[in-house]
Amino acid sequence: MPRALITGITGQDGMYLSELLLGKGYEVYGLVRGQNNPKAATLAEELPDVKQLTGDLTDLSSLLRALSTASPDEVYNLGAISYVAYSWQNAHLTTEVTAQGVLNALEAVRLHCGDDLSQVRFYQASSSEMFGRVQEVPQRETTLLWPRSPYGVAKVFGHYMTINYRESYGMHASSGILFNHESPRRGPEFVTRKVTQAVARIALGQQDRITLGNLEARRDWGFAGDYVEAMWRMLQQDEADDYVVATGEAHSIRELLDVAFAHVGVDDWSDKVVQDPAFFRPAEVDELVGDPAKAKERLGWTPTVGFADLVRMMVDSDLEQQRQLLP
Ligand code: NAP
Ligand code: G4F
Repeated sequence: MPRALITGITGQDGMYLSELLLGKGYEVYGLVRGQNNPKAATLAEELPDVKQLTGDLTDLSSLLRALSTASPDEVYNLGAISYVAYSWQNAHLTTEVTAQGVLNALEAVRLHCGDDLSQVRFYQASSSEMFGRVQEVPQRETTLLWPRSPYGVAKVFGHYMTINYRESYGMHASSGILFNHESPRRGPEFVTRKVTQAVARIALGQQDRITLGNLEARRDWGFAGDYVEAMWRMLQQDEADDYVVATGEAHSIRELLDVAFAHVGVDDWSDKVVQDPAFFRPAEVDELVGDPAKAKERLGWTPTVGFADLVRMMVDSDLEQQRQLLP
């Protein structure tokens, strides 16, 4: 039975990846941070077969202990402070977790393996946010990186450190440059879920309006369930490498609002959305769209859920959740 250790197990991708790996017969270990983390209970309820280990990406010895217990064939480093807006206000913390945390994870694997680095394959969750002020459209693996947030800068560090461990030590370390991926499990701080949750509440008469920032930003949004499949496929290759994972289609926040509101029968949402400068960012990433050609050719990976279906799936899930909260 293959064994996997996942950092960031309580996040959106950690949950989908666990499901995928358990379905393939893996023994799955997940690193859960903090004292009495409330998400541990949700994880235990939804995925009782995942073995939870305590640890933190900023604590190298905790990572070594987790590796020693799990003795994994594959390590997926998904743990991060992942909310871009938060990263400006907490730049040092973001750097410690999202940048240095990758170095800690790589170094822990190297120390754990000793002379035989081939024991463990490593996946790093890199991000399209590294492209920032995009230097070409669409973005591919070779596009110059120009991050526009402390989060993006931290991800660039982790990305190059992963490549460096591959080139210096021959570690099977791959980096997935994933574009935005969403799902009913997406955190409510991210714009897709913020919109679908609010639209569900508006449809049920629980709220009047939603307050947003920049409606012109465009993102290449896919379904998280598809994207974790690409992570797994990367680690099944003979050679480690870097891959862009994206749909190749960008949509604006306005289009997101169009689809979400239309799904609950609202064609004109103009009186239901207000803009607040508090949600604008100090530096914006205007147009992210990826070219997934390499992932398609080498990994045989293609997305299965399109933009409108994804948004409708999330609205339906939020309607269900909000109905359960009604008195
Ligand atoms: P997420 O839902 O925000 O999950 C982040 C995970 O990291 C959570 O489990 C969180 O634990 C954990 N974490 C935070 N600080 C930690 C620390 N100090 N030590 C150990 N774990 C820590 O993120 P996601 O959407 O699943 O994304 C997974 C990874 O892919 C992240 O690295 C993200 O930056 C990257 N990524 C995401 C996207 C996307 O569109 N979703 C795109 C590109 C790259 P708690 O639950 O306890 O907070
Ligand atoms: O949903 P977002 O917060 O996601 P963002 O910044 O693209 O980051 C996500 O995707 C990255 C991949 O590119 C990941 F690496 C990262 O970890 C995270 O998962 O914001 C998307 C866009 C932005 O342009 C933002 O300015 O939506 C715009 N937006 C407009 N109003 C808003 C809002 N974003 C949020 N979160 N909240 C708003 O009210």
